Amino acid sequence: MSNVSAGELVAPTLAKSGVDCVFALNGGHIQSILEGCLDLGIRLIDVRHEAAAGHAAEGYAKATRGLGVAVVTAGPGFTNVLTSLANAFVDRTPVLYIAGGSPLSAADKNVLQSGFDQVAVAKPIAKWAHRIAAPTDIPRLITYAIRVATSAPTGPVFLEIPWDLMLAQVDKDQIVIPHAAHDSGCPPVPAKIDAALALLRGASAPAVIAGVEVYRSGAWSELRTFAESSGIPVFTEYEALGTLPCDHPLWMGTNFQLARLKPKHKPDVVLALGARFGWNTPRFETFSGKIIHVDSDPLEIGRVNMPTIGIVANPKGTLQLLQERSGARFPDWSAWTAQLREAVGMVRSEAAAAAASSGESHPHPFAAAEALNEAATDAVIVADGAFTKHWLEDAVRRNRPGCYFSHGSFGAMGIGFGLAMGVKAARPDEPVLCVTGDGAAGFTLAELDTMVRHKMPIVVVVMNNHSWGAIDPVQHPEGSNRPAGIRLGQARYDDIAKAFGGRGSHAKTVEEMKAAIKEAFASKQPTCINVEVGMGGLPPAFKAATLGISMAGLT
Ligand SMILES: Cc1ncc(C[n+]2csc(CCOP(=O)(O)OP(=O)(O)O)c2C)c(N)n1
Repeated sequence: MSNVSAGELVAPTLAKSGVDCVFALNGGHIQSILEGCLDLGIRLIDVRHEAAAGHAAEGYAKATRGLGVAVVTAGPGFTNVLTSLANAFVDRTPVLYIAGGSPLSAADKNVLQSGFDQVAVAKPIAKWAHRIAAPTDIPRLITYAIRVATSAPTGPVFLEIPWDLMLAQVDKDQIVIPHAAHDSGCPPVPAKIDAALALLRGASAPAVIAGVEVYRSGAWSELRTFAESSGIPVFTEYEALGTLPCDHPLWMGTNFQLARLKPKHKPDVVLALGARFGWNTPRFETFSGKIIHVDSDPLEIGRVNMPTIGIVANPKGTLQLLQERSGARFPDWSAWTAQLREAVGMVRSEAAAAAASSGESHPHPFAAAEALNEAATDAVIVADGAFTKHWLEDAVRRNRPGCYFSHGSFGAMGIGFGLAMGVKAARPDEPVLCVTGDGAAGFTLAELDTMVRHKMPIVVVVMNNHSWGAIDPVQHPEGSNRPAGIRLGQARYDDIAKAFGGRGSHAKTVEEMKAAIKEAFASKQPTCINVEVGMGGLPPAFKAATLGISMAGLT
């Protein structure tokens, strides 16, 4: 017999399913988990706010196309991580959130960090949420939670482990720790594939939308093969950038650029692969063409647009079967592709024209974004902020998959530092550039300390317009000037990085910014570059976005 506390089973259970990195902020309730991680050599990245632990676990999951894990204490630790849980839910990111909980035996006695039902709070924003009720169940339920999170359609899971369970003694020799396998979703039904091929072959102007699940299911070589053999042009969701390299002749642009095409230039049949319709596919509620929607979640098919053909299947298997059953026989769409390329070119030039005509003394955010894209061709870019992100997303090009991450339709400002830390932890040898608005940066500035302590040489670029920029035109679209809580001060974010022991530099021109980025990557130290930028006006991508409400003067 070898007795251990049940909390000591958590780390070996995680390790058995391949977890090698955990993001956490400590607390008495979860000590045995954190110590277990140290004992087993699981990398423990301790952050300064639980929100960052959650977002870092999201970043880790996104960068690895696997599981992220965040461990937080009971009560306020749990409430602090809720934005991340909701963001992961909306993004379908597989993250395991483990929180301590008040002792089962005293849950009703107003004990420390207690007083409400954490599982009930987590349930509507988790794929599965559960309170473990018996100490010996810890390995089984953690393994099950991992399987639920990582199986298609993926999503976040939440487990509460009450404190008295954590401390209960169990006989380790009697416990078998299982291993979590995952299901990557069903293959498509061949008859549906044949119907999809018939619809595509009858189209005069077809297009593919590569959603984020094309990246997550590792289907980029299948996408390329299918695009090249069919000649169908491809648009990508932001996180799918690089699944078809942006320098490929069949890559046309992003969904937000597709949205801005004039109706006469729009496709007549769209094959949407692993994309959730909504904010990520602007202006599709009024799309008059036909849609073939492929997704592993039946709840997504027809949610916004009723497709002509809905296929519940994973994108990888679907692309393989499309290729196989097509016999590579497709009409010649080269005239349509050439016409589309020209139309997208006009759309793309809108941002450059806005930048060129700006009368502001500080660099225009699009000019800065284009320079960033060039200065960091090989980097993984993480974007936060609002206008910052929209200008950047019109400029960004990536030629390999998994190199661009940001907040999706949840639009949570302040996730950038956390996401970037998760990406860097997952891919330590790749340069990581975090581009953020000054407002968004403020949410988790203390994470510059985490980057320094954990030797994560992330380069942070703060696009400093001294404002909550995107709210400015929302607040007074008619040009009135009564800012209600949208102006920020003259903060020097570079100095904050220095105060934590990192590097900092200040740039007033695009050239200074480019030089600072080069130096920052060469230094291999966490660096914050404070870049003075102008307000820049409304980004064209923002104008294209479907906000779900009518915003006079904006869209
Ligand atoms: C957590 C959170 N709080 C508030 C908002 C509302 N919001 C949307 S955009 C925005 C302004 C962002 O400003 P900044 O990060 O400086 O980026 P900029 O638009 O200036 O590039 C705010 C506050 C939000 N989306 N998320």
